[in-house]
Amino acid sequence: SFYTYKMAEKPADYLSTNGFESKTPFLIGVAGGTASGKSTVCQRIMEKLGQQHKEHTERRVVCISQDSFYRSLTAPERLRAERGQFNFDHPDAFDDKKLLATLKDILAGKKVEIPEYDYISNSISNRTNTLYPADVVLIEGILVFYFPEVRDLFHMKLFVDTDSDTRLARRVPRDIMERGRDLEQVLNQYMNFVKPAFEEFCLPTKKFADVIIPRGADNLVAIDLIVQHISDYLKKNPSS
Ligand code: UZR
Ligand code: MG
Repeated sequence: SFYTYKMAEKPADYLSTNGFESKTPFLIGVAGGTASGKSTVCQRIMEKLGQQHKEHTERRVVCISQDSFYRSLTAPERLRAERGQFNFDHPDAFDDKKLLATLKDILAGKKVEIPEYDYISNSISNRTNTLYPADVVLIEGILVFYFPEVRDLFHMKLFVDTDSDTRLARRVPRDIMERGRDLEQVLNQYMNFVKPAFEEFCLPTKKFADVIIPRGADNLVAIDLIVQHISDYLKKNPSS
């Protein structure tokens, strides 16, 4: 639970190097289908919470992506990925042990390194971003509620529920413009992997959500309610 993590060990090097006391962040999982608006919802939450704590520069809200926890592919898998024949929407595509270990470190108030993911090469790049302890940590991804041990770590679980046709209409231009694919490849991958895996692995995790956000990032009322709840929680549980 929240309090057991708060009691977790504080490494001496951490305390002496940056002078902050170890904090237990409020951990929020944000799941939903591809192109449902998960990142945008996180962005909105971050903006609204950031403003609230403007004076307290030490209070921060950060967001990471489950994409940083894709596992490295074997040589044959890499070849299949290049042809659009690897299933990146299947739970087996992720390194769930590493995801779990990183989230536990975050909850223990440790500084962690988050790998950067490259959608062009379909692999983790050798660059990482350092994530410093924060008050609120959001993690978004299609399958963040799939792995039971990971799911149990969240203080709040959000599911961004956007129509499949809306999601497809967003996914196609994003893959072509930002991820260097062509239309045929995008649609094949969508029909062969993305859509069936969404129905089999992602959609069933909606039942674990505390809050379901219809229409995604357009739903300003839902986002305001969520932000209000987080603010109340932070006020009741002040960090050092
Ligand atoms: P979001 N994905 C890629 O396209 N390439 C990769 O190398 C790794 C992941 C896609 C993945 C999934 N599927 O649908 C999507 N495919 O990223 C999840 N095909 O990202 O939640 O932003 O849509
Ligand atoms: Mg995304």
